[in-house]
Formats: sequence, structure tokens, C-alpha cells
Amino acid sequence: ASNTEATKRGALIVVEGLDRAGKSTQVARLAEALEARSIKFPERTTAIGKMIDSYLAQERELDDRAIHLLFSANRWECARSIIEEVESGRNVVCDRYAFSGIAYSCSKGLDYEWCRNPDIGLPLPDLTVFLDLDAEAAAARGGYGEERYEKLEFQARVRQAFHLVAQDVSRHGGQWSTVDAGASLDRVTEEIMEKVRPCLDEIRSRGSKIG
Ligand code: T5A
Ligand code: NA
Repeated sequence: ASNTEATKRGALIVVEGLDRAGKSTQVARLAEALEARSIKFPERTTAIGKMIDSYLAQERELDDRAIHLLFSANRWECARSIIEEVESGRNVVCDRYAFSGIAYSCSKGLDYEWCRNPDIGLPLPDLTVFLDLDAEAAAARGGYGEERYEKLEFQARVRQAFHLVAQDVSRHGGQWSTVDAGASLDRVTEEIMEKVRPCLDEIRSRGSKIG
């Protein structure tokens, strides 16, 4: 592709965090600000997504490795459309991604590298914004405790696992930014925009391919 075509690509921004960190709220705001398509993982409407949904609702038991692979497969079934969207010039904002996959499965005791492998080759985000909140503050927010992983002790382990993931992403040259999700809604939105703007400027000036 020529340079002019390449400079038209959109950004892929991922928002990560613990359960109840405020991801959905902030993804909606960010998607509006960037006129982006938003996607949420798990994408519960597909056949695979329905299996994941019943697992999370604790209606079905699955082996830890089997559910890990389903979460990954659920991203792979959306990968093509993410790439097409970004290459067509549209921004995409993603509520959770492969980093959740690693952090939650690792927290059950699965090997880090094993957890990472099935997601290798998925489109890499231009930026991951991690909404950081301690497990106690997350638990104090509405609607907590119904789904499978919404337990204080487990969430505290997931938070630690996300710190490992952050180091790993940075080591591999990825962009990872942590935002204090304990602040007010508007303050969190502002902080996210402060991280996202330079990322968009860089993509516009470099016009690199998604990959
Ligand atoms: N999972 C997921 C895996 O194990 N492997 C994987 O590969 C993937 C992709 C489902 C579960 O699946 C696991 C992780 C999860 O356990 P989910 O559907 O994303 O993931 O579920 P949650 O993360 O639990 O989604 P929630 O909707 O519960 O949390 P959000 O989106 O982080 O938070 P949000 O925006 O809905 O807000 C929650 C509440 O907090 C309030 C909101 O008003 C709302 O009541 N709130 C604030 N209150 C005060 N101050 C703020 N700044 C606030 N921001 C939000
Ligand atoms: Na959510």
C-alpha cells in the first residue's frame, strides 16, 4: 500500500482491569470520543460466547484449560473483523482482550507461557489502558459477587497477575498505561484521553500497519 493509504488506518485501543473497575463505562465514553467501534470480550453472542457466558454464570463447569482456550477462540473469531475495521480507517476500542485471558487463567495456577500461547498472532493493540483499582474498592461497587470470578481474594491475585502482564507487554515493546480507576468517572475519562491522544497522533504520523 502507498503511504497515503497506510496513514488512514485506525487505532486499536484496549481497556483492561479487574471486574467492576469501570471498563464498560469508560469504553463507551472513549468509543464516542473517537467515533470508534467498541467490542467487548467475552463476545457472548456467538456459539463459543454462549458457552463462556454459561460458565461465568456458574451454570456449567469446564476444565481450566478448556475455558482458557474458549476465551482465546472467542477473540480469534473476531480478529478478522477487527483488522478489517482498523485497516479501513476506523478506530476500535476493546473492553478486555488477551491480557484478561492471561491474568485470570494464571491466577488459577496455570503456567504463564501456556496461557499466553493461544493468543499469539492476534492483532496487537496500539495502546492498552489498565484501569487499576484495589479489589476492596471494586467489591464495594454495585452488582458484585454474582459471576464466577467476583471474589475478593481471587481478584487480588488477578491484580498481581496484571502487573506481570504489564511488564511482559512493555518488555515486548507494547504500550501499556495504568490509570487510577478509583478516581471520579470524569477524572478517569480525562486520564484515559491523556494517554490515548499521543497514541493517535503517533499513528497518524507513522501510519504503520496493524499487526
Ligand atoms: N475473563 C475475560 C477471563 O477469565 N478470560 C478472558 O479472556 C476474558 C476476556 C467477564 C469475566 O470474564 C473473565 C473476566 C471477568 O471475570 P466482563 O463481562 O468484562 O468479564 O465482566 P466485568 O469485568 O465484571 O464487567 P463489569 O461490567 O462488572 O465491570 P466494568 O465494565 O469494569 O465496570 P462498569 O463500567 O460496568 O462499572 C461497574 C460499576 O461501578 C460503577 C458503575 O457505575 C457500575 O455500577 N463505577 C464507578 N463508581 C465510582 N467511581 C468510578 N470511577 C466508577 N466507574 C464505574
Ligand atoms: Na463490563
